[in-house]
Amino acid sequence: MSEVTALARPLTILLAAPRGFCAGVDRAIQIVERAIEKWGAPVYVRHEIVHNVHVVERLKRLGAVFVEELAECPTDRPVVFSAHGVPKSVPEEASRRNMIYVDATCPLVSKVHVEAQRHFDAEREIVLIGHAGHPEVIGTMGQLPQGAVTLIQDVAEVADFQPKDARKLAFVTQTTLSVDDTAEIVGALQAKFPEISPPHKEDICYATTNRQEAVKALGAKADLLLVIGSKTSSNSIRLVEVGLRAGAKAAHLIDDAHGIDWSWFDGISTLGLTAGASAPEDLVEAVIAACQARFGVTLQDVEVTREDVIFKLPRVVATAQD
Ligand code: 0CJ
Ligand code: F3S
Repeated sequence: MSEVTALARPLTILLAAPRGFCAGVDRAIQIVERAIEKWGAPVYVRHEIVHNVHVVERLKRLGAVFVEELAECPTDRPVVFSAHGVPKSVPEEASRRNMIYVDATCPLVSKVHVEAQRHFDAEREIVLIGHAGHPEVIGTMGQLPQGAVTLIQDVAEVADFQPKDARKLAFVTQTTLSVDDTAEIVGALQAKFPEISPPHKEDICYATTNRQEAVKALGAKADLLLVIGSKTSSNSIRLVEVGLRAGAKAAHLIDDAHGIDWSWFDGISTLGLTAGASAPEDLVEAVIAACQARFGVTLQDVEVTREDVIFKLPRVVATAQD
């Protein structure tokens, strides 16, 4: 044993599982890669394909150009829509401009879009539980005419909400919300509007739920929790909150190992580590390596479930050579 290892302060890392990429993120990134293979660079991407700076920078190096609006894309280059979904007006506009487009909206977000449409067709007024300004919320609200969907962000907003007819009401949710906060809002809605129609099956997706469960399982034991993910990533921010609520003494969202302030480790012996659904696994490995360079690390998996979800690619990019 080297002198450094012998003297290194012990650190237990509780590694959350599942963590990191979900099936929708994996699919969305592959869509951009395949589109570049098929059509060559540049391929335009409307909004960050997923909310992660490392993913975006890597795809830029491959030839992706990220823009916020379709109007910024030339009509003779393909465009990919991000995993978060887009208002109906976006593909409509792309078709009008004769553009090639590939929709990388996660199938679980599309499912919520279909559900909202079904409620609208049944003449129900729709409540969307979510965060204002988030692209998924803009996309889901944009499936239906203005005024058809009311956004509710918290329990206080339930108290203020007055539907036209409480017997013809339904709710849907953003896919990446806190499971517990959402349950509270749903509880308040159901108490006020007992006839409100819920989703057929939970709208918060499997990946969000599992990553929060894993953080709950290790939170109480963690002196410090590090969540790898970008500042714009809603599901990653939720993991910090869930960890703190589960008992972690401190928690931080970091883009990568460079985001660590090593003074956070003063006096701690147990680190909880996870990654949001848009954060690549090599960033987790780099954080572990950075810890191993400073401490005598013992790694322990905290696995709450295993995931085997895979989403098919859209046919147009399924075989890049077509
Ligand atoms: O909205 C989604 C379909 C989730 C995509 C993956 O995560 P991320 O970080 O890009 O997006 P959120 O901000 O929604 O968590
Ligand atoms: Fe889809 Fe959930 Fe991931 S909605 S993109 S599987 S976080």
